[in-house]
Amino acid sequence: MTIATKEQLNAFVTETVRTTPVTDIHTHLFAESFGDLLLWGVDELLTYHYLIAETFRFRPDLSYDAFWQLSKREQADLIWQTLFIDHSPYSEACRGVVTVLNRLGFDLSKRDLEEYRAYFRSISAGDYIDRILKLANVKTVVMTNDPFDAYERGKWDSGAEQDPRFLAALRVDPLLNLWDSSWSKLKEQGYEVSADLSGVTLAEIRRFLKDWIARMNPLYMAVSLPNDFAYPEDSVRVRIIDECIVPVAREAGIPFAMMIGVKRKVNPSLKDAGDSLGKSDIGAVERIVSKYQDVKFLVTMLSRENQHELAVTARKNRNLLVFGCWWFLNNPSLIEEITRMRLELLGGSVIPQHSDCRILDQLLYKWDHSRAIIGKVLCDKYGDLFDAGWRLEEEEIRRDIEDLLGGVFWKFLGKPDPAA
Ligand code: FIX
Ligand code: ZN
Repeated sequence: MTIATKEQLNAFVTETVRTTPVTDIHTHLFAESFGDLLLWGVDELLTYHYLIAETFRFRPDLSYDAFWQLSKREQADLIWQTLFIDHSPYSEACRGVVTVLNRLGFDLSKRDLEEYRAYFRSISAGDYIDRILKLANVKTVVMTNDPFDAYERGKWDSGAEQDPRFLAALRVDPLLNLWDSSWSKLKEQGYEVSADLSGVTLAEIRRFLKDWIARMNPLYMAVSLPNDFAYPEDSVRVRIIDECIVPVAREAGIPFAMMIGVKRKVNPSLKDAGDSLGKSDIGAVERIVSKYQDVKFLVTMLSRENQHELAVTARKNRNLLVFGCWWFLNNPSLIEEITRMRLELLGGSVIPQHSDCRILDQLLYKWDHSRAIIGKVLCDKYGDLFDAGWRLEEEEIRRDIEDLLGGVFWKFLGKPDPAA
């Protein structure tokens, strides 16, 4: 049906963004068969590292050690009291918890943590996964799978049952960022590697990657890179990228995802909450994607300052797909600015968002909040077309939105969406 008025247009776009199922291309969630690697429930929500960082800002009296010695439940109590009772929870991470509790149907006026906890004790992980995926309208979740993590490896070794809603991504940070300590872990897994990359080391790293690709069937390989990532460069990291990651990605026909701009552990006392960011050199991205035009790259950058040049670089290189508003960018004001700019420069050839959820329940807020902004930006963009005399069919808008929320990703991979 042809859209006849602006009111009709806004209503249709908003509703379609709200109801179109999502492929969430980067999370830290796990399927039920991974056991306690899947985090869920109110105590996990409250102890999310974003909220830990915010709590310390209000509690100069609290020592880091004292906090870390508390049980998870005690940490959650302290965070709830500090961020939700002693102050109003309007930071994005706090608002996220409120959205989740509201969407689960809890009575927020009581602010009764014990009542929320009682619900989570009463439900099984399997039922809760079903409930959250349905409520969040997320059809597929891409995990982050680390073959260097002995605990997670144990889950793969035990032949954990596959859940088609949770697909793998092979994470290679230890290989590219911590080679000095990782090479011995490869050796323990039976690969003939040496610290100085001599002999058959590079061939053995390729064998390791191929073995894990065969095992996990990942949609892509991924790494987070520091803000001073350089390419080309005379370094172990770049040798392994050039001689192992790129040829294996090419042979397996899967993309290499680079998440660039992290400064790890600027405050180690905060543990996972202690990472920060820095502006990166877009030239490094430009050089690697244009050198390997037959390899696909998924790229997100952490600094706001890199966003415009990243979008322009994607215009020049069709093997580069920009994705998501990552971590410190996952705030409404920045998502809106970045999404608007990307749609203006790239049309719909972009993945506007991923959730980065670490806790299952967060799918509710991360996608609710992002959908609202993507919908708003799209209303403006279609509205501009409408003003210019372009009339749209509902089917065209539905197609575009399905693409933005998953289709673009699957087409880039060259694979059919298994949940379509
Ligand atoms: O490296 C990553 O994948 C990051 O997303 C995480 O390590 C980070 O801690 C995070 O949770 C960001 O949202
Ligand atoms: Zn992540």
